Amino acid sequence: AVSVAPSDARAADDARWMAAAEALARRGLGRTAPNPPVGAILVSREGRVVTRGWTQPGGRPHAERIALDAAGAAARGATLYVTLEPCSHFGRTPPCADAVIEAGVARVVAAIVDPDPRVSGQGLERLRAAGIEVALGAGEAGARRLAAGHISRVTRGRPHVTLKLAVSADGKIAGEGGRPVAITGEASRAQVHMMRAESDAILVGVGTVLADDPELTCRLPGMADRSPIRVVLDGALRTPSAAKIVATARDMPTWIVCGEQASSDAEARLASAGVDILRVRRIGDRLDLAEALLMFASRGITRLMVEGGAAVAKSLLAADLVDEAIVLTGPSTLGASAIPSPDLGVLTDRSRFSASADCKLGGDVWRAYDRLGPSRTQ
Ligand code: AOF
Ligand code: ZN
Repeated sequence: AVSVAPSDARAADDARWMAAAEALARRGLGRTAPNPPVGAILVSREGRVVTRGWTQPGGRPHAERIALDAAGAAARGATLYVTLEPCSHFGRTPPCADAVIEAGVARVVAAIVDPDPRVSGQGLERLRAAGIEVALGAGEAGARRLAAGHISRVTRGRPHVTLKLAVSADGKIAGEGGRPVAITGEASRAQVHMMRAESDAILVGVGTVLADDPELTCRLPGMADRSPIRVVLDGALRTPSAAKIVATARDMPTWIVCGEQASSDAEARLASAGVDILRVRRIGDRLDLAEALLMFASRGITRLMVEGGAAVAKSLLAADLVDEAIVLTGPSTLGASAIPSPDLGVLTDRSRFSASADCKLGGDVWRAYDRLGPSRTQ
């Protein structure tokens, strides 16, 4: 047998438990805004799970609170694994750090510091001051991904932006005149709906509404309640009242972003159907997307998915506002008269984005691009 140094064994245990806490946190993706989705596991000295918790829909109770409440006296002497530093501020509930101390937890392993200025290290400080052993950094990369929306919102004042693009084998994204055509298959469709569920809001341009009349909901079985807020960029308020997103605006939140000069009659028409109208500045003949993103964050959006069309994708890439891009390439060709994809050259610039390996999904190929380095601050 190979002998393993005790510290290595402990690091391996920490990584394993943190991965489990991450899986719990994932359940909250797209449903905890404006709070981050956090996962927590209490593990006994004997190495058994005492209880688990994850941030509840709407953002409260916090993950640790759920695990601690369920554990009661069994939390004494246990180790808490948590994907984000326990909070130290008095929000709508008392600080999680205090609850951890009161419960008699012996050790806390946190993946990352909470960048929220009300916390930012003070949660860990409080735990240390109370004599709890604190370890930071296990599972950091995964935790950072899970909290990307929260980190973006509190440090940059805008949501984390994921651009999704479906491109045909010959580089087109829609049929002639913008006509909707199937580019990717069923497996991709399910994955895209999962991405919708894990987003707080989904954004399209008015061109996509006019061409496709999409619902922009999550239609995976049993996940209807996971639909994100639907947002349309529509400078002159051309969205018809008969559009599906307008007709269902009373049941599912729908926002339309328009220019300062858009007609107030059109605003009244859409507002009376239950649509929220947000006005932003224009830069030339385009809406100021940076301002729109700030507005979304101030309304609590942490994770924004962008689903089309070409003009929106192009503007966001040009304004350097894309944090992550998912490019799905379908197997068929659409021909010369179809609408070409915007230039994705910036994504393949290795100084700006890192590309994942290609991944087969049904007949399609998926590739993810992650922005590198310090992201743009507003
Ligand atoms: C935790 N555990 O599960 C989450 C945390 O408005 P409040 O009082 O709910 O506080 C929100 C802040 O708490 C949020 O900005 C983030 O810093 C942190 N989220 N903290 O200890 C959790 N979701
Ligand atoms: Zn908390």
